[in-house]
Amino acid sequence: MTKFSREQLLKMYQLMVTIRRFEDRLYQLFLQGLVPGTLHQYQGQEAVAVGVCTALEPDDVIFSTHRPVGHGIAKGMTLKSIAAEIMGKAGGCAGGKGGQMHLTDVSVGMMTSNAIVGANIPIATGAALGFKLRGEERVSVSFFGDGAANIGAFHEGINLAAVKNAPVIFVCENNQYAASTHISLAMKIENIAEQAASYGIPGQIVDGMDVIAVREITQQAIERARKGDGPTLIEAKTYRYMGHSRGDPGQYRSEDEISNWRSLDPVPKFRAYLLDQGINGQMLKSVEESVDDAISEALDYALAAPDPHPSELYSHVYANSRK
Ligand SMILES: Cc1ncc(C[n+]2csc(CCOP(=O)(O)OP(=O)(O)O)c2C)c(N)n1
Ligand SMILES: [Mg+2]
Repeated sequence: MTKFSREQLLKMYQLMVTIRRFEDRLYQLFLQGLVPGTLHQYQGQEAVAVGVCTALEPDDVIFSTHRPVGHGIAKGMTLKSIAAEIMGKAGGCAGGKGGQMHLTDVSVGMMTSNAIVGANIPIATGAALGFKLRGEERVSVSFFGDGAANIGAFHEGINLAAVKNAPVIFVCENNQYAASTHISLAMKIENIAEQAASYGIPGQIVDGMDVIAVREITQQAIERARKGDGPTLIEAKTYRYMGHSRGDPGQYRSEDEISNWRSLDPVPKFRAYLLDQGINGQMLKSVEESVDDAISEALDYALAAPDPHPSELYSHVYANSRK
């Protein structure tokens, strides 16, 4: 029997369905030429963002990557501010000037999305050190991919967090690929979590297709961090169903590999689990319908929103130029 309440479980389901359907709708709009730039999509990895973020308190903070939509939704950003940002419109979270790779909303603890691979690892460590120095019981989370585990900032950031016992949780979303490069071509060890040993911190491997497992392992890491015992490295084994970005059909992956991971799809898997827990199908349908409505409303808002005004060109460039 799960230790989570019915309300908590339904919230997790609502977030997972929102991420999946929002990303699917964005893809359709992209194909219609309505999304400028590119998209790095999160379908397949929903259990990681939702499992981690629902274990956090509202004033805990997260740092994201070039693939931030799932993290932003799970941490509480509005769909309107995300949709408008991705379409480069005024009303987007960064005024339409950041685009898909720069989702941020400090008011909900979505601090940055950083498109420089691995760069958020030391930044999340710095935020955690700040919490510790101020005597606050908050934690910070760095989300990053398997590719980031081979970047210098990974070593520097985790080592510093370890020696300072900083309250930070490093969440490596091992989706098996860094762009088109399979992880086996990029590192000799099988589990990134093993690297935790070289920093003297716990390394945990979790099934990244299982939202309950991710939430439980994150809770343990949070408890440890809040007690002052320092960071944890969590490696969530997962998969991205789409190519790396929208220009990539992902043909370097075999049909067998994709269908195997599709059979582990975290969204229907969690739906089946909820039915098994006695939550009725009608209730889940009504969650799905309200998610569809919220997505349609957000996308309509973004499509109709104006472009940023030319007078905004230099705002947000320097801190002192803000209006
Ligand atoms: C420092 C740096 N090197 C290279 C790139 C180009 N790049 C963008 S995403 C990416 C792959 C990242 O893979 P991973 O960390 O596994 O994240 P995923 O895309 O799988 O979520 C690369 C190489 C970059 N943005 N930053
Ligand atoms: Mg990857």
